[in-house]
Amino acid sequence: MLNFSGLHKIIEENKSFLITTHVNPDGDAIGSQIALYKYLNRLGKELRLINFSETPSNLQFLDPESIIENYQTSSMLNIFEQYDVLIAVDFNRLDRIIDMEDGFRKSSKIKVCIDHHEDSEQFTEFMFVDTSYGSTGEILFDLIDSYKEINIDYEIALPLYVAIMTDSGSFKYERTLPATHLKAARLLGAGVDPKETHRLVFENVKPGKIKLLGKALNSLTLYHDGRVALMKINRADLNETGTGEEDTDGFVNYALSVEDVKIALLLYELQEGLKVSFRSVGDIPVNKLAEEFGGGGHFHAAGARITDNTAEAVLPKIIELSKKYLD
Ligand SMILES: [Mn+2]
Repeated sequence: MLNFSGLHKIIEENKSFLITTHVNPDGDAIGSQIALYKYLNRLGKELRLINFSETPSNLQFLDPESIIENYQTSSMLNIFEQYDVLIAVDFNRLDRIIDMEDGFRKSSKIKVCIDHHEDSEQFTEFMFVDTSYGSTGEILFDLIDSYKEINIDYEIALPLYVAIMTDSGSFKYERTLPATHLKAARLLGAGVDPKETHRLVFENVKPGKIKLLGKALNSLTLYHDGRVALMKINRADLNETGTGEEDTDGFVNYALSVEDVKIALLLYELQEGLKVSFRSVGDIPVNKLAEEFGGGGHFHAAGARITDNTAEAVLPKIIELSKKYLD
């Protein structure tokens, strides 16, 4: 387990905190951010939550009062100097906060990173990063649980449960450990309703997203004897369905669910450039494959943002390089 004494010390010695999470935030990102907010709020801290991306609609129930703000480049340039401590949750490379990177990086304030991804960028001496955890939510559970004055009650338990549930693939990914279930048990004990929470997160889908999924599924193409599966989403698909980048969350898993597939790819065109999601099974490190395109992530789940090239140019390269990782 991580040693949280340094983090407790920073929390005790400072008054104001700005908490942010990565672009295109998922359940672990928003759940962790809200749980940390509730915890620090209990401790009487002054808090501000600012993200580059909007909160996805299926996670807005975690933030009913809309405490999370969207970063405004023009009016928030100075924001990173206005709080004692800047906390990065669920990411460990500053390019994950896009337009906020520069201000965050240059800030003279204390910076803290709480995360579980591989390939950290050492942007502060206070890196609370442990890749053995399946979610940032589990790290925060341990942080809060190790501070005896605050109880994990329903208010804190709900966002933590969403964080853990989503990042563990509903308790099935490989870093789902006995400790994960023990934490989940504590959260249920605090009053979290597993069926209702799952419904709010996963069965609260906009029709456009289902239509977009249809387009993505239709694009499924197999390579290398059916061991690599690719799905594509182009800008026209997004426009026709009235969807955005955040609506593609989870799609790549359909490609991975195809029989014999070892590497699954989802390629989608952004307003600028494109993004590729990589998934794998067995001993194939897709984070290494993603790194070849300037990305990164976990052994079995990674991503890359490519701004200096087109899908037509990048795709053959990705398919070709995938072969190397299959063998
Ligand atoms: Mn996470």
